[in-house]
Amino acid sequence: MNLFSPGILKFLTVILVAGMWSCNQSFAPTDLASEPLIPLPVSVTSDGNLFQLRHDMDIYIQADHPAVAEAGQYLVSILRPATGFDLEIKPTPIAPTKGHIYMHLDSTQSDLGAEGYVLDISDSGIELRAVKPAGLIMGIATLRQLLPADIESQTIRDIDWLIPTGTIRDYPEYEYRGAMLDVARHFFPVEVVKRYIDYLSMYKFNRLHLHLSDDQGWRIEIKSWPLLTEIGGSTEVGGGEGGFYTQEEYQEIVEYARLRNIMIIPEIDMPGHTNAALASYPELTCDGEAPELYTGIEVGFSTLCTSKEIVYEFITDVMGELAAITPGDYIHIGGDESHVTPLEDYIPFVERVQEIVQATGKKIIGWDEIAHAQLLPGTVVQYWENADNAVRAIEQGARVLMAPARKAYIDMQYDSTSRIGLHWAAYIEVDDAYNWDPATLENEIDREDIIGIEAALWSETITNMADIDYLAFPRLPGHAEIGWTPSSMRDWENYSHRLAAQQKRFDLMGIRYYPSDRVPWVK
Ligand code: TNX
Repeated sequence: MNLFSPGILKFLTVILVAGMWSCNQSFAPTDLASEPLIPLPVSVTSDGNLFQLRHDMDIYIQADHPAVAEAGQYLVSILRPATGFDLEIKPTPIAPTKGHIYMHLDSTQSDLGAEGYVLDISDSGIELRAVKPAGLIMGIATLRQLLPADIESQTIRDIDWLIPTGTIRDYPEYEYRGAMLDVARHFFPVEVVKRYIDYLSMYKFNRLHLHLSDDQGWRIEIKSWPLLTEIGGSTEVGGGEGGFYTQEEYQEIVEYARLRNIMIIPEIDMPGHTNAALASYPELTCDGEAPELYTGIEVGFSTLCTSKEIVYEFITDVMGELAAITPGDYIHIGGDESHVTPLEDYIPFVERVQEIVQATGKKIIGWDEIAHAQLLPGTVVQYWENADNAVRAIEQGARVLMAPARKAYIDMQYDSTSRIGLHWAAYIEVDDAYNWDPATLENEIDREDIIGIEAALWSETITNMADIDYLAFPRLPGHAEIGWTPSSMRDWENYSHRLAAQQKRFDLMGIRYYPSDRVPWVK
């Protein structure tokens, strides 16, 4: 018998590897199908072997495709800090021999859709393929979670980077899997937004809606109306110093998100929620008087003067500048809680704003109240509170973005003891946040009416990254799964264990999560 035959070698390797685990007192992940992935993939088959990522592997990518090359760089950047491996990217026109990672586009898999992917893991290599580059990015998110949690370390970990073998074939249930961050009530600097984007990218979200203006602050530089940020950006809830993004900083956020398959959707809220703009430019009010800057948290007291022509010139300038720095399809026009705008003024206002936005080449999203107006084709209505408004939208042929406050508002407290958060819609524990189905929540809103879901984080009570962590974690991954995994495959009991298994990743990433007693944490 040849001691060095491939079969014997493989056998010895398995014994050796198993032995090393027992020394490390960790368990052997040999079943791909029981890996605690979030969101749960559509299909996983295991074949019981192990793949080991080694320093001498290369990442082969399909040649001559810039977006595939970007995906390759993205993977390298995820793997480098904890492994210390300086993996080389090698463009290739043909499939490489085994023993490497290979990423490429595959048009024969068109049933996977724009974000689906196939991840084939064998003991000798990994092949990741997708119809579009976005699918490769989604596959990379899966690969990241299949690696030991140590992969989230920012310093080198000397462990074996083992992954169970098999095939994952996966694609999302909804095309819009979003999160919203309110940077108006409290301003958050670029670094905080990027870190939030990192969180979203781990769980396959693909939209970040930035609430860029409200009564308390205007947060995006508009070069033709400079006082918006100079005055309107100068404070925030509680009277802090506020802040704003220059257009260059905003574009930096957009690009950071794009590389992670996340589209930025900017919101300029109007005609209500506009006190910061009115304080900056009194000509936008009906009496021409500038109101004081506002640092409280009441809603519904401000309005642009809908009968003044200059208001539409203002909106045209703002939307023009915003559209020019926003590559995504959508601009969000707000439209919520305009309690001091009479409905007979509100309706023509929304209709005219839609025209203005459409002229920039973008589609419109608005909060559910905008469904009182006649909607342009392609407009998306964001259901947050009033199901009748969602029905009005559906009757006009619009699609609905599901962000029901009582389920999907992650600024709601977990329970009455939560140190921050509001509770006007509900207390939302981790299981309540997970246990709902967008397609059955409201009788009148059916699966085909729904474009997707959004988890909204309003910032009246949050001032820093630790606060964001506390409210977003551990609820955010659950919203990701609702958006990605078919509801027939979702189950709290099963999910709660996968969530608990994320704990080590949270710790290594420094995420200061709420340790809910509904989750069966390991330690
Ligand atoms: C309602 S949701 C609002 C926001 C608040 C939020 C707080 C919506 C369209 N309007 O202005 O920040 O509740 O939970």
